[in-house]
Parts: sequence; structure tokens; C-alpha cells
Amino acid sequence: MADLSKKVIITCAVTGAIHTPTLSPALPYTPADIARQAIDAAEAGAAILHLHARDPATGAPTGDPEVFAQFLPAIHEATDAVINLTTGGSPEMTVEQRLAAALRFRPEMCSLNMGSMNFSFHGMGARIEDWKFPWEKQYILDSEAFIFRNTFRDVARVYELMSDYGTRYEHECYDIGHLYNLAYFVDRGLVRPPFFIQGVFGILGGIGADPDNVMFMRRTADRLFGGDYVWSVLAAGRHQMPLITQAAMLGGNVRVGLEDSLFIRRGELAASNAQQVGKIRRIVEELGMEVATPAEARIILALKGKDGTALS
Ligand code: KMH
Ligand code: ZN
Repeated sequence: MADLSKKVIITCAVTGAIHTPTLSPALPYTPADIARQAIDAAEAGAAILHLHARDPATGAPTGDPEVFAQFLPAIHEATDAVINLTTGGSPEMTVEQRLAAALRFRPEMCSLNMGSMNFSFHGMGARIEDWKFPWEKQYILDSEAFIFRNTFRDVARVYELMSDYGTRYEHECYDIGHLYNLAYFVDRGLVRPPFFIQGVFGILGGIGADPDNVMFMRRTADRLFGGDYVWSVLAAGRHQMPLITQAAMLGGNVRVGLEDSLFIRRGELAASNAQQVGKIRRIVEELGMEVATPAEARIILALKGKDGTALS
């Protein structure tokens, strides 16, 4: 068995709920496109696929399990990648709607957002005049007033419901305080190690995308969780590749995908999710590290395996 401590897990977040179709022709929103891009990302080296659904006709984010059902089985059959379903959903969903798909499909992993916060992206698309779909512009503008609700009771509920299914968590931590929120749940015994922590940098409302902050979050997690956590980083927009490269150099794991950034380099839109996976894979390998396979990621994160899900 290879030394798993040197392996880098690549997560690919394929479509998300922030970007809208006008912003990039590569952003997948039909079930067929989400499935194809997810499968290509796995083939390029992503061990984990973080998935949201979109209305097939308009590209608007949806939490409807029936829409997830139009692409999850294809991904489940075509790849060995770990399927990780969002419970963050979108600004327009209730907490119930955000949980519906994870409850139905009982994936190996689901996201779990570790605190309430402003979560804004209203500056995006400021120069766009012709929108592909009527909902997009207002959706983006309304994020100026969006409070991303993740109360202690909400988070506890996700733990209580999903732990019954053996689902484990991508703990999304948008600020240092969110690490302390996780420590609170650890103390209450609601979650057991290893804790997968996704440090999220550069969301307006969360911690800034500064290398110092990456170090600060890493040190704080070390202090709170010692050897009990597995660390990963995502960064929004142009910060994506630099900050995740820093994370890899610090022994962490990385997340890419069009959910987090539409670009492949400054001023150039990415052609696909797989292109971003390929780029970080090359960087990681050039730095002398190896990318984790899905099987290795399952061992590192103590996941239940594909057979324990309701995805097929
Ligand atoms: N879009 C990311 C910054 C979720 O799906 O739970 C946060 C996210 C939330 O991935
Ligand atoms: Zn997400």
C-alpha cells in the first residue's frame, strides 16, 4: 500500500449555485452535461465529485431530488469517484430543500456548511447586458442581501440525519470561527474523526483569499483537531489555483471546479471542469506529490464505499 500521507485528494465541484449560464458557456446545467463533465473530471484525476443540480431548462439551481436522479446514476456507474452531494444548495432554498437529495441518495459524503454568514456575489456580471435566462441578473444582485443560514440547530440536524446513513462530511469552513463551531460539535460527540475540513477562501462575507489566512486556518485546525482532521482548500475566482497550490505544499488537499472559479488562468475561461482538474494535477505532480485515487480517498476519509449509497 502506498504512503497515503503523501497523497493529494482532488475534489471537483462541477456546477454549484453561484455562477449562472451567461457567465460561461462551459458551466454545465443539463443533466447530460453535468454527468459528462463530472465523469471527465473523474477521469482527469478527481477522486471526489461535489455535486449540485440545476433546472435542465433554465440552469437555475434546484434541490429537487428528481433532477439529481437524472444524472447521479450515470456518474455512479461510469466512475469510481466518491459522490459528495451539497447540503448548501442555493440562496433560494430552505434548509429542508437543501437536504432532500442527500436524504434520498445517502451518498458517501455530503457538504456541511459550518456557520451562518453573509454570502454575496452581487458584483459578478456587472458588465453583462444580454443575459441568457431572465432569472440570472436578479439572482446575482439579490445575493447582496443573502444570509447563508447554517445555525447550530441546522448543522446538528444534518449530523443527526445523515450519520444514520453513514454519510461523512465535507465541512465547509469560511472563516476561523467555523473551525471552532466544528470543535463544538466534536465535543458534543456528533461527529467522529477523521474530520474532512474544506477551508473556503475568498467568498465575500467569509475570510479573504490571502496566503496568511491559509496558514492561520491550518495552524488553528492543527491546534483544535491535532491529527484527527484531513485538510483541503478551495478558493474563489482568480485565487483558486494559487491558494490550492499553497495548500498542497502544506500537505493539504485541493478542490477545483466551475462552482468555485470559471477560469483556467487570468482572463481565460476554463473549457471544462476536467481542464481545471488536469491543471492542478500537473502542478501537484510537478511538486513531487501524487494524486489520490478514489479508493485511497475512501481509506483516508474512512468512507463507507459506493455500495452503501442509494445512488444506483
Ligand atoms: N460554493 C462554495 C463556496 C455547498 O455546496 O454546501 C460552497 C459550497 C457550499 O460548496
Ligand atoms: Zn457546493
